[in-house]
Amino acid sequence: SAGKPRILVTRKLPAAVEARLARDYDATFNPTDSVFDGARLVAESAGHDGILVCSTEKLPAAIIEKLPPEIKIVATFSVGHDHIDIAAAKARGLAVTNTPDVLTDATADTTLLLLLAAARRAYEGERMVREDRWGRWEPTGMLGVHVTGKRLAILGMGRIGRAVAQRARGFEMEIHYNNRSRLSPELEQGAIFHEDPEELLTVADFLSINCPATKETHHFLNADRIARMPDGAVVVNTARGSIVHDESLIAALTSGKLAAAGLDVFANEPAIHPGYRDLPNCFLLPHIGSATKETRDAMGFRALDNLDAFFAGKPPRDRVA
Ligand code: 8YV
Repeated sequence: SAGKPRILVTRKLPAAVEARLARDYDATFNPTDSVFDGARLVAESAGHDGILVCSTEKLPAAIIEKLPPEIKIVATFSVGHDHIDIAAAKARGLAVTNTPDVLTDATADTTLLLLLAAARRAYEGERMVREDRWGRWEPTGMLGVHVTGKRLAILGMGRIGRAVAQRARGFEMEIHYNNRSRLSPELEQGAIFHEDPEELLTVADFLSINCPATKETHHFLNADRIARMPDGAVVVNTARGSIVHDESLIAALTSGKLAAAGLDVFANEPAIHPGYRDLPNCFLLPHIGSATKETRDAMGFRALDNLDAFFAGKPPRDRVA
């Protein structure tokens, strides 16, 4: 395999993706699928031209600076790249690519799953049935939040936010959004732009978080901002846990200020804030937004398309650094 680019693959990937890696690259796989910490990434990347990582691998500036000079590209198997210090990568001329587009539908589907599950108390109901505590049907039992026709506020109207809006229109929801810039009318599809994200919150019967994790969005949803939301609102997060201030969200779900939350992502996952586990009005998923066979295959192929282009001397389609 002399001449093939040498790629360190940190995690176990779909079989078809690993087969293409083995065919086209001099690939080093991780037989145990254990998560790489920074020191191991630095040590094991020696002798490779690039690294294929997942968002489980953290590459802050201190790690990027220690990577051996032969590493020229980090391809991440994710659309999010908050686990990689992009400025540090740029500073040392390291290319970084991500996998947008291919996970938009699966993530938007998961967003609606969480929205409906949280609003209609799916966790409480499911537990009641399974634990044989379903006494009888009650005219006023298990009442949830009505979804159809309500206002949905979308924070971050990129590819995923727009796919959420498209689905929510099927529920006749009124779509409001905040984004760094206003969308064209073709992309807006009638959604109402709020230049001020704090103002967006005032109309949020439902809030869906679909923006990237950045310094600006860190702990965006805090106690002051939750206070601006309508009483009995529902919060859904399929973006990144760091956008939410956990203590504030847990307090609002405990007091009843917020009716419910549906969360697929958490700060410091999988070591989530334990307060969430005790809340019956919280529907919790283990970061499965993109977890369909079709999507994970497509993410792997997209990451490989980027590596292929890079090593062919062409600009990778999804270059973020
Ligand atoms: C991935 C994600 O499952 O793409 C992202 O940003 O959060 C998920 O699709 C995860 O990040 C794996 O790298």
